[in-house]
Amino acid sequence: MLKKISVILLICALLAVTLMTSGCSDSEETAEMEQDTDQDDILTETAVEETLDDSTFINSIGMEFVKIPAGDFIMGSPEDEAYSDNDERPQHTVSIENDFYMGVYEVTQKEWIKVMDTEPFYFEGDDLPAEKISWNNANKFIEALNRLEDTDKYRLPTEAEWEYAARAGTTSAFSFGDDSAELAYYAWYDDNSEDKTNPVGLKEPNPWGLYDMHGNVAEWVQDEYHSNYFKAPTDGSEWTDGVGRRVFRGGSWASDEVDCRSADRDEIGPGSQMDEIGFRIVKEV
Ligand SMILES: [Ca+2]
Ligand SMILES: [Ca+2]
Repeated sequence: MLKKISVILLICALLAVTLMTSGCSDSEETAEMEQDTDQDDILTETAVEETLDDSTFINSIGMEFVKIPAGDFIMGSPEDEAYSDNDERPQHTVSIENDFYMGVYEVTQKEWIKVMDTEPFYFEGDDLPAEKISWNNANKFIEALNRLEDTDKYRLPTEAEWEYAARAGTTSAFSFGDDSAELAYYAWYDDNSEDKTNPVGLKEPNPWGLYDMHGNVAEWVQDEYHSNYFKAPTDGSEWTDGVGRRVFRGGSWASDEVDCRSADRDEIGPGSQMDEIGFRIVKEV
């Protein structure tokens, strides 16, 4: 019995020594791990800051927005831009005075249905852009979304804001340059759309992270149409007091490359519902 006890005691003592020595290396490892964890914390904090900063946000119905910085740009096209129209001139400097959030994508059918509970579309698919949306109805969507989020900050972009965001700092015919042979990487238009809209966000974005600014559906802006830019506002505000027809921008799945240019403008009555026209929205900061 005594022998057994002493054997057990001996084993215990050995175990204790083993534990103490391994404990030492454990604590070294622990120290290393703590250091790693500290580094991880720093990395995590950085990542969190990136996601918590205000350059992007997702609203209550899952729409993604990116912050467009205030700044100056030259609106319209020069005389020597191939196939440009006179309604894109005179070129003039516009100062966008406030940052604003712009929808990363065209408003989708899924988002439209969540807010309006109607399906006026010609094509069918959750991630397809909403189309056959009149200017009047786009504004009804915006009113309903503002009510839903108890805000008054959502609206259509002004024409100047739209072109500023579409150009994203560029002065070329397209946000990727002047060569329309590259348009297929950035846009759904009559050459590659197979005569229909396509899910938003599949093509390359522009330099500010906006998708489908060229093509897919053309997009309503706030302004009334004027046949040239003489007397156009230079502070990025909407231009009303025109002919009553509203401007839409960017070209569509049915457009040729000329109508997908950053400066191109089109216009139609605010009640028109076309399967080529949808919209994207902005939110004031
Ligand atoms: Ca578009
Ligand atoms: Ca035009």
